[in-house]
Amino acid sequence: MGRLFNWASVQAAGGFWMPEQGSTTAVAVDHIFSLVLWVSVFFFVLIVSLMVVFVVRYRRRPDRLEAEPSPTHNTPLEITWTVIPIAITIVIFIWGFKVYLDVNTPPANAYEVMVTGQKWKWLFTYPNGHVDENLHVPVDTPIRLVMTSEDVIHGFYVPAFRLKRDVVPGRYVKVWFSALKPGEYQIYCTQYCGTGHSDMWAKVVVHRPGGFERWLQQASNFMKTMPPAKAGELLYRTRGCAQCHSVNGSGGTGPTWKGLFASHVPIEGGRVMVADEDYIRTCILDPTKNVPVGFQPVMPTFKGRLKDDEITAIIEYIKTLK
Ligand code: HEC
Ligand SMILES: [Cu+2]
Repeated sequence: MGRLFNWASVQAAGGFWMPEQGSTTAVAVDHIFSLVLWVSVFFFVLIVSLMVVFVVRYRRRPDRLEAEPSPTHNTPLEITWTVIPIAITIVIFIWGFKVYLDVNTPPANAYEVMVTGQKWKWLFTYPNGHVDENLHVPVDTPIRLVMTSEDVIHGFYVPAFRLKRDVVPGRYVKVWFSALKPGEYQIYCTQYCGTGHSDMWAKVVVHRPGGFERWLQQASNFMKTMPPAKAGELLYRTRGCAQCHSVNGSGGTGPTWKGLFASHVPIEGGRVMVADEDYIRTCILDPTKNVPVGFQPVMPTFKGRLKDDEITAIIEYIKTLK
């Protein structure tokens, strides 16, 4: 906790009313929000003040016990207080609908990033296949997000972009934005999706012109630039292993990886195997071949989804989990 949250930066960024305006949508949404807010404030003050004045002025007094006859209606007044509110609501509707359509219609040249929500993290897949734990984008560029969930309903929310959308398993939700200036912005999950819900944080990192391409190239190259065990740890987090395997000894759908390497694993059917490199490799490529006692054979195969050097990196990472 506290790793992404910095109170000073929150204060500096947005001030009291609203988070910082980080996207073109934020500006449009805030304008219409202000209109609705100030129209409401105006009518609240008008109606409550008139009410107070009338209550005081026409209160019951000793010399005024009976109600005096009052006019039954006043046509010009009634037309006025009908037409003006209708005009205001029509303006709010047309303006709001325009902003709504705009948020839902990505420009044709938008850069596309796939977003996957899962218990309990966000993963972002770039057109070249790179998977990252944060959403990196270039500044001033329309970005189209195609979002889905692997398990339950999650809510993708970037307050600074005024962007919030539920992410539902089995379907794709599309939304777009264009970031206004370089910086980092917080992503939350807004659906209570289980124990790790409040940890489901990520960042939008908005890069300067040219910086995004450089970042993507370097990040996609992590197998070459990182030590194997570090690369293995990244693969563990970005390829879904973390959903079923813990690295701290706690239970899960699959066996924990803590202390796995070189241990003796009892296999369904009475055999005992030593968890060496070959054993782990086989488990990843052909998970149903050796099923450890006490587990269901539910692990999907990663044949064709992990390359040889990636499997080696994962094995190196498992070796460090003593
Ligand atoms: C849907 C849950 C799930 C996911 C995702 C998953 N596993 Fe597994 N894994 C299991 C289960 C269950 C077992 C035990 C039964 C079996 O082998 O099928 C297992 C067994 C293993 C074993 C043998 C462990 C032992 O103690 O003997 C290894 C190694 C392994 N998985 C690696 C991986 C790697 C690497 C990934 C990610 C690339 C991964 N798993 C993703 C569920 C999963
Ligand atoms: Cu969630």
